[in-house]
Amino acid sequence: MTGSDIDTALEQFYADLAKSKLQPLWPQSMDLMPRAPTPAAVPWLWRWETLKPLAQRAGELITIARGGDRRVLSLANPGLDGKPFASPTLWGAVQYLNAGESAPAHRHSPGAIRFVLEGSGVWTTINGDACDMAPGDLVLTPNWTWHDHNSGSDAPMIWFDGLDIPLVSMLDAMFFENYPDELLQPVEGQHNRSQRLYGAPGLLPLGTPDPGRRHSPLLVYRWADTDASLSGLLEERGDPMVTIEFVDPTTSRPALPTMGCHMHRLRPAQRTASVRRTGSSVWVVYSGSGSTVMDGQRFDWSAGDMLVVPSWVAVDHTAHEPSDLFSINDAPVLQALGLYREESLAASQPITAVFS
Ligand code: 1HN
Repeated sequence: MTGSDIDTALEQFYADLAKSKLQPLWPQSMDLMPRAPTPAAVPWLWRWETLKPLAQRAGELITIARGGDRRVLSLANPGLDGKPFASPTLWGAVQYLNAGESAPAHRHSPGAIRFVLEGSGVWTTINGDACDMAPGDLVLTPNWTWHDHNSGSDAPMIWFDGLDIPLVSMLDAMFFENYPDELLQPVEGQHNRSQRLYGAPGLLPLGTPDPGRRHSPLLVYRWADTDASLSGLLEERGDPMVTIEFVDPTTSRPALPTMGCHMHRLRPAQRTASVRRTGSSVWVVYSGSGSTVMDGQRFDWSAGDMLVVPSWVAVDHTAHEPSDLFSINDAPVLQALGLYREESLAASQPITAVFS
């Protein structure tokens, strides 16, 4: 064949492949498999001074009813094509519940956590167990559990919502159902049943309630316990930052199968070592102030700010005062699949830009 015969044959060949819904690997193999992750999600920060007034405006303008169901402002990572996703696997949001309001009962295949930022006198009912909520508390609504939120307060509440919606959506495993007939579930017995059964340190009821269960039977983790654990750990270790994980007390596994939940306490004026990990995380500043460097870009934060750390981005933290940060991550999924990697970087990253 002459050169031009080959060109014509190739052109026809590629046209026939396309018509047959087939694609050759050779022109794109390097895009499919880069040497290391190249996330579309970008490091980002949402400021509390922006989030809170917008949540308050939603509280004035938007009512909650069946159909709308939740007054939620979702963190939309600018690298993710306008989708309401903080990262390719994690949903992060602020939810605002007005005094005396209720958000109707439903259930869905994504699992969710709430980390309370402001307010009191609110409870989330999870499969009949009413869990009281106060600042610093972590409340789980594991996948496919009925849940509704109720305010018996005279002031609004704001909390952080973390869900695995993007992951569940990508796996085409999304299911949703409204609670039949009623807006709210009946509450069974006293509030905080899971806490009474599973919330005492080192003490568990004998006999497994549900051997097929994939999530923690403890549905609420109290700030007083989290705070005491962090204080003890910080005293024990000289590190710039200490971290505790919220786990299933019966297995020591992550509290939910798809999302890890951590709480971090930082000492002031000490920079943590730079680390990069596969998988992404969303961070919520509970108290204090400081900065986080992600791939050389410095993000300055204070209480209520929310950050996203995409996969394989080098990250370190420095607090300016004693600071507590809550985070969710997709590490349990990566770990279950043998895809988790973590690398400590030898030198601290130079700061080449400041996020504003
Ligand atoms: C949802 O059901 C809740 O139950 C929170 O509080 C956030 C975001 C997207 C879809 C459903 C909740 C949500 C959500």
